[in-house]
Amino acid sequence: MTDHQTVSTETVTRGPDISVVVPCYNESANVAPLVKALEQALAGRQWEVIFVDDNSPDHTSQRVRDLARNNARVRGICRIGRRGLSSAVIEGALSSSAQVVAVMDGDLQHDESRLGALIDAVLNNTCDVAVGSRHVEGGNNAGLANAWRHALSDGGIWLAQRVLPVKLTDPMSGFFALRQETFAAIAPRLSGTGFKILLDLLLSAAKPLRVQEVPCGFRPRVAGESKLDALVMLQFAALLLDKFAKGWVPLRFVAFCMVGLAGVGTNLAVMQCARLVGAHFAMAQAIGTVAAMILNFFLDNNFTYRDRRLRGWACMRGLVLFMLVCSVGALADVGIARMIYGQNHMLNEASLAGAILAVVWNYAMSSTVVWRS
Ligand SMILES: Nc1nc2c(ncn2[C@@H]2O[C@H](COP(=O)(O)OP(=O)(O)O)[C@@H](O)[C@H]2O)c(=O)[nH]1
Ligand SMILES: [Mg+2]
Repeated sequence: MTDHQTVSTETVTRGPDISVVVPCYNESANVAPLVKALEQALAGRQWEVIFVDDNSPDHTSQRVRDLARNNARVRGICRIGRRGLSSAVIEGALSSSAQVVAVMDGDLQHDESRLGALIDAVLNNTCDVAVGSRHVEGGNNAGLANAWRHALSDGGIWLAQRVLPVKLTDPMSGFFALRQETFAAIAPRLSGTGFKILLDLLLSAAKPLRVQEVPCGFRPRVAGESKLDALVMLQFAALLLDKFAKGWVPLRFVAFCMVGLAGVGTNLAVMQCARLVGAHFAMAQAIGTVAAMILNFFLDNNFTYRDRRLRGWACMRGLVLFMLVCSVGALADVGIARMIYGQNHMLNEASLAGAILAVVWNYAMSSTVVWRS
């Protein structure tokens, strides 16, 4: 027998049946307590936990590695230059080879003692997705920080229920389980933006998923901070809009146009101010245009292309590129409008055609050159 034919005497253990996918950002204080809680809740099962961290400045990924060194059940994915709860869950779930994937927050707000019930509902085939619900009997939403968060949550649920193909009391839940193959089959259609991956899954499935709700409590956060902010809420609105448009209009394009409208408003306002302080028309127009481009760039960087956000030098380089791209767009806008006007003298149609061409050009170049994926 040659060396490489030597049969290994090490036992190869089979993979886990359950992957618990945990999106986390700045949750370093919560990682170890969560693993402990899972050990109790999933005792007797073959499981692993996959933390998906977006390179948090509080070194969450390092805490995960420290734990994983001594515990084969712990895995970590560290993404660099990316942000987003939904996309983090997608990457975690797609990296799993387990039968069932369960998704839960990394801040101990979800009651891990309900995990078993969620997983069993999926394994027993009584549903495609088992959802930890705060709004069925036995569940509660005590952990929401204040009345504003309660109102926000209730408003979001009401809105989501208007677009959902299935009946669900808590479509905003971030605590649920489903078969890995079910997740993988839907994954290519997911929009992947924002906070609401369950809603995204339900809205993106080829045929309505059978859901079952399991009562579940929502505890107050003890360590770390909530990442829900105004941008995340806007992304939620955009997700619903995208699903209403049945994917015909890309979500990013809708966001890009919304930012573009803010730019038009800024352009006009700055131009008026410049005129008031005595600038010539051409100068006022130039100042307004530059101000709008800068505002648009930073809004797009933080909102439209949040998952590809540019920082430091890359941000400065991106701004210059963006201004170049928009300048070419503006020239094309004027050129095409003049050409059409020259042919049929319809001012509105000519302006509209020019504007549409400029928006599509700016969007295409922004997506491929300025914020490359
Ligand atoms: N990887 C990743 N995880 C995130 C991101 N935003 C939030 N999370 C995690 O998602 C979970 C829920 O977020 P949280 O801020 O607690 O939302 P809240 O409970 O609605 O206030 C937590 O574990 C967060 O750390 C993100 O951009 N990337
Ligand atoms: Mg939370």
